[in-house]
Amino acid sequence: MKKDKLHIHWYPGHIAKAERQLKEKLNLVDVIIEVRDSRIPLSSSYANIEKLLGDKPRLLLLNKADLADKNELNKWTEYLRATTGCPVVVTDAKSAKDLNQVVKLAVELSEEKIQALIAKGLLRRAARAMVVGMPNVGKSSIINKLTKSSKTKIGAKAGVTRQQQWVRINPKLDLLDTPGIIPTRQDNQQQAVKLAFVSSVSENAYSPEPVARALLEMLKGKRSVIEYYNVGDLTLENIAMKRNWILKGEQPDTERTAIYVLKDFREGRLGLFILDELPQ
Ligand SMILES: Nc1nc2c(ncn2[C@@H]2O[C@H](COP(=O)(O)OP(=O)(O)OP(=O)(O)O)[C@@H](O)[C@H]2O)c(=O)[nH]1
Ligand SMILES: [Mg+2]
Repeated sequence: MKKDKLHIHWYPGHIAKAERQLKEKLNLVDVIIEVRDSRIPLSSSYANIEKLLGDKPRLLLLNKADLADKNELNKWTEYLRATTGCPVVVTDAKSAKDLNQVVKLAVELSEEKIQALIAKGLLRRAARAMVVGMPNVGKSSIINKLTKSSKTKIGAKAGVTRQQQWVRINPKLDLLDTPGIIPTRQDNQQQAVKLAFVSSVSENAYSPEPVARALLEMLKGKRSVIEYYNVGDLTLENIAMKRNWILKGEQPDTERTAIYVLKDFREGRLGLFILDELPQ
């Protein structure tokens, strides 16, 4: 891989396999909880996610809300509600205070299906839900928080699943205890780069330098970033010089700087941002 080239590698074969595995799991549930990264509410999903997830009721979680600009996130919440027709909940899996709302909505969204089963003469059963999302958006954190209060593992359901483990969240809701992974398709490089910013693509798929440069370009003029690095122009060279990260021959160590810039962004030290553009 050329080190200075901005390119995120991806493997269509892996994607096809991951989509197939996801679809198998989706067959098991009544309601889907799709987790996205609040810093990239569009790029952390597919443009036509319905095609992959089908027409099951879906709840959207904008997770890692603690790392995103709050005002902008409110606008995004409205936008996504209006365009997807799905309920949207803003979450921070570290605090988990909004997860009761998630449980309540998941139960509500499944009720139609449960009623249809009752109408066919079956006994009422708990609704079945699963968490899906791209890598690193916080799926496991959310599952852990949801299942923490309930330690009732209910094992494989006869006739429905083999191997899959379910957890009873409350009498009305069972949750699959492993998430469905939405593979990060990287045929759209603009989207792929944003996924790299938030660690949703493997570090093996790109070199840090061009990705960090693309990030700084996007953060250009943002006061909190300029103040944090205390440089006029947000370039890797300037930041390296300011930190005295110099190589032999007085060259700025841009590679080391790139890794730090990405880390600073990911851990929220540069400020709170949303890097997708809200469609008009
Ligand atoms: N700041 C912040 N960090 C979070 C939040 N949710 C999860 N994280 C962190 O993000 C990282 C990834 O979280 P996971 O729950 O492992 O995400 P995942 O979607 O299961 O990731 P994969 O299993 O790799 O696909 C962890 O370091 C979490 O601590 C959140 O709401 N806010
Ligand atoms: Mg996980």
